[in-house]
Amino acid sequence: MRLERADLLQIYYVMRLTRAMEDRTRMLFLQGKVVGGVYTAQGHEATTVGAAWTLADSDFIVPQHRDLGMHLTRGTSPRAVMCQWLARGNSPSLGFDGQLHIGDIHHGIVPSISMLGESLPVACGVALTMKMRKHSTIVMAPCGDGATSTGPFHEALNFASVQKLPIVFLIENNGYAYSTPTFQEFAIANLSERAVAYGILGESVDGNDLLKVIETVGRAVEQVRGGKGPALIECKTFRVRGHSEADKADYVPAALREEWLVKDPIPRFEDYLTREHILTPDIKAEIEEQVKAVVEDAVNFAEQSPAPDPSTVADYLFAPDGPVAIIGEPESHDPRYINALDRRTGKTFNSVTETGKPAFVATEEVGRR
Ligand SMILES: Cc1ncc(C[n+]2csc(CCOP(=O)(O)OP(=O)(O)O)c2C)c(N)n1
Repeated sequence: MRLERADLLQIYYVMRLTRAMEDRTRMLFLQGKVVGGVYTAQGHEATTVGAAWTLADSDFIVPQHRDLGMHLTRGTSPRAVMCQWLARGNSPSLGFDGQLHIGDIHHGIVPSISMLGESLPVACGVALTMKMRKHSTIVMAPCGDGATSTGPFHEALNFASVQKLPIVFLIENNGYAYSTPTFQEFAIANLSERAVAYGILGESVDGNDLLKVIETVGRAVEQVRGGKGPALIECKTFRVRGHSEADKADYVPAALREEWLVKDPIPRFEDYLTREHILTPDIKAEIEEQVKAVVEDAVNFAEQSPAPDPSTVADYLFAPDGPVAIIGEPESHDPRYINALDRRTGKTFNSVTETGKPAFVATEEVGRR
């Protein structure tokens, strides 16, 4: 993947912005202003920003809980992110949720799911839809090392490989699944070795090396877009802070943390840019100023934004919040047969009429206003 000077500086800016947004949010958390937990990804920036950079605008991401760098790379506004974290009404989830479940469908990002591994079958669904519609769109499906020990991870890999789905599974291996170190999680050296069992491309890469991440993930993206089925890429990185801000992570040996701090992806990329005369002290100062201003603007915007109206608390509980809702269990094994409620008339009805023909196609009707 060809990277121009402007691309490299933009990538550096987004990495810095990602780190700064999280640092500022830790302060807001200590001030009791954040709704829910704060899950940072200090150390992941080369992986999240680099991997997202390789995608086209029309591609999808089905993220995990440490992917702020992906959101910012795709163009989710820092204001929207901050509103989400402070649960304000004009956040992507309208203030109904906090940091963990942010999604931004306008930028092709499906909301993340807390249950480890469960987002991967969802990613398969998105990819299958794209394939059936004959789009060249692909899906990036990140997960943590811990998530790779779940059933849905293996089910998703198997299904995707059999169906040749356009997915890049991206493992962000950060050394720990909460307090469990990787040597207690799995017995192989590289998680990408699991690709062999599914007959798909598998590669591991230094997840703290921005250029290597872009090269490796970019190659996988190209292959997947070419219709050769899914790929499994492992980015080896480290979770420098605790699982959340409520976790001191004193189970991590100090020497190990120190070792990874030296490999911090941001100064590492900065050194490269400086050596290549792309980043000068003036440009660096300019970027620092810009990052500071953008973060402060996002915080001010969020703090001035209203919380959601309490009277809407029961809205959006069910996805089909339209004129027709699916209710109860089907009384027939016919997959077209469902019980439904017409909200306009208050009447319940079956989706299959006496003639055996569908009264409506559920996926078309449900949710339509
Ligand atoms: C199925 C399931 N089991 C347990 C949890 C509780 N839990 C939340 S995050 C986490 C560790 C996640 O580790 P990993 O997948 O490596 O991601 P990381 O947080 O290290 O980025 C656990 C055990 C959960 N959310 N879902």
